[in-house]
Amino acid sequence: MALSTLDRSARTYIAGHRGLVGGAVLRHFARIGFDDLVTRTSAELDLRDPVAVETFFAEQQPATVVLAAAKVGGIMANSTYPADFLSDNLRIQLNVLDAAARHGVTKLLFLGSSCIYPKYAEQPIREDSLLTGLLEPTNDAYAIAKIAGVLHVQALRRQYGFHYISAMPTNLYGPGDNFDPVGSHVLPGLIRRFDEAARVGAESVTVWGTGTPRREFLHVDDLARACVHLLENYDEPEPINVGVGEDLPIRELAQLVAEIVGYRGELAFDTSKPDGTPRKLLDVGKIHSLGWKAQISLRDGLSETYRWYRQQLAAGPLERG
Ligand code: GFB
Repeated sequence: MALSTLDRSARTYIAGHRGLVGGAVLRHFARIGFDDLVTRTSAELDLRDPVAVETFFAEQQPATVVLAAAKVGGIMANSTYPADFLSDNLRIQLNVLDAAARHGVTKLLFLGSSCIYPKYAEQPIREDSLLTGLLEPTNDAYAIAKIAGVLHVQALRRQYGFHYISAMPTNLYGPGDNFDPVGSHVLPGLIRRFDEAARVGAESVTVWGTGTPRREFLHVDDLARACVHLLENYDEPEPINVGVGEDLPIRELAQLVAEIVGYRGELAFDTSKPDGTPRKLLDVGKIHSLGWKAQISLRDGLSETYRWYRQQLAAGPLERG
């Protein structure tokens, strides 16, 4: 495997730095000595606009790109707005990947999601199960867009020989997450609801679905470390999984969140809300063999995320720009 070196003084564009993933990547890359980091907010650069993206790459000429910009959301957002998830993500990826190739970006990391794998993939899910079965319907539009991104990266490698790679993280959480009560992922959703319930002394808190689906949770700072590790140590067409290697049922997750926020009431399961895929535990053998392993335990990561959430609440309204 011929690895091209990652130059920390070369211009590096972090696409999506206002999001959960891009924000963590930006903080980590700055901390470890990347000294020419470029970012743009979505107001400054709409990545869905091909002309704006082309102009940006022509002017800035980044050498390395981390493509962490995406339209993301939890199970309800994905199932309610599939057209937006498909269209926005396809356009962002197409514009950035094509512009990167045209302007000679040497290293690029495309970030996807574990929902690209078939709904009933054998667990833990190996990278080679991609495109071997049907997708989970609550997020098939998002998944198809991300699968197109994986194929686009592979096609650019095959046609032009670029050192572009794709990583598939499991469900993520951490400071900087979206805590919208309806559109968010399960962890921020539960933190918000349990925190409110604890403060008003509510007798019960609603948890969506049956509580039986299992999910794996990776702290976004662990993912940020994985991003550098992969840019430095991985150069293959196949996407590579990034996870912790263990999961838990949503019921247990809810109990853990309740404990951390100090809520002592009942849990009520709203089975009119979708469960989504029954399980998506990633096989992390490949990334472990490259010398990377998640370090932040779910309990520690959750406690830290909860502290961050409380600080944000104290500082003012939660809505993100
Ligand atoms: O995190 P989540 O929305 O995403 O939901 P997915 C995970 C599980 O938690 C589901 C349950 O079984 C939900 O029904 N759940 C319980 C809740 N209470 C809540 C709550 O208050 N809010 C939320 N959101 N869920 C998403 C995909 O799937 O995962 C995306 O839709 C993406 O495409 C992302 O891949 C990582 O794990 O089901």
